[in-house]
Amino acid sequence: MLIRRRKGWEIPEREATSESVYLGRRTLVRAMGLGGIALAAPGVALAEDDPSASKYPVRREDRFGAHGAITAEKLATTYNNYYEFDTDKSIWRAAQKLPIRPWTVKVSGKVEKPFEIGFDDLLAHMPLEERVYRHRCVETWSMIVPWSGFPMKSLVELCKPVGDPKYVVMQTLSNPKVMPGQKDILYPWPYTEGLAMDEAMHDLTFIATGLYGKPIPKQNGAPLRLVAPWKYGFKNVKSIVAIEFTDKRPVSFWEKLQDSEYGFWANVNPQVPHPRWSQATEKPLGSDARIPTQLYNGYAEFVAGLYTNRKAEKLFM
Ligand SMILES: Nc1nc2c(c(=O)[nH]1)N[C@H]1C(S)=C(S)[C@@H](COP(=O)(O)O)O[C@H]1N2
Ligand SMILES: [Mo]
Repeated sequence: MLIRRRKGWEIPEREATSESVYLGRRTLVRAMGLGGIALAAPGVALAEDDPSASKYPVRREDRFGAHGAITAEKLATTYNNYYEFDTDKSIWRAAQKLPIRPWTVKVSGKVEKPFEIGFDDLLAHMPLEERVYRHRCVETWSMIVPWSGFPMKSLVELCKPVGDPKYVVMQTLSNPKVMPGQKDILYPWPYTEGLAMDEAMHDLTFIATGLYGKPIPKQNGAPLRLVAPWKYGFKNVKSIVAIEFTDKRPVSFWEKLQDSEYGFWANVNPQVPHPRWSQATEKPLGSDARIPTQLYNGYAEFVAGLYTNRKAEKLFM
């Protein structure tokens, strides 16, 4: 029997809302069944248990502009996309089971010497700062949040790439025991994303290790995740364990699932609709009104130059 299963990513946001209300209730019931551990997580993140907690808050860097009202912390940390846990938005409670220590990041490919580095060791080498960035999900919801972390460029320099690699590829942890979504073989796990090297070296490109002046919550991609704010949210791979430098352009998670809808470049453009819905407007989390979406999500003055010699590429989807 052939069952046509409708996947989460095939549901536009306006429809997904009712779906997530239903799924949210189901997830809650499941979490309650787990008893103590799941219910013991009272709030959003147990920041005081995190060995990096004393590093935050950090100095805010605001040269990339002001962006309007910051989204309520509660919303940004309880409405998430993290398909490794579930396809609905209510995974924050389930995500508390993700073990984030010890955490090792493996660096490979075109580098002086491949190596592994523990997360806290990495953090000690990086210049921490806070950046308030806009985030635009391809499903049309958006938010404005204060990330803490370091420029991607600092990480690339630590990795010492050699031979002029064209791309950097990043992958999320594989752990189907803790992340039940990874048991679904219809998805091309592990979640993989990549940037061209000049994108990775751009000032805006950030690795977030914190959020709202605290260590980043697990549901948002602890202990480290990518933030490239001029691109659709799915580029921002969470819980990174591997970084590879290569000349071969990676095929990212969503691109593998549906390359006609989710491309490699995925730059935000209100004039280029998704094949199944418009990208002209967005709905900020916590607001009922839609607002216009901006070219490169409002960062055109910083990043448009990256693409002047790439006009033949499908830059906006
Ligand atoms: N590993 C992994 N990374 C991921 C995702 C995911 O499902 N798995 N979802 C992406 C999508 S679609 C978005 S919009 C953002 C959401 O980040 P947030 O939950 O911190 O808001 O994470 C991105 N990174
Ligand atoms: Mo997204």
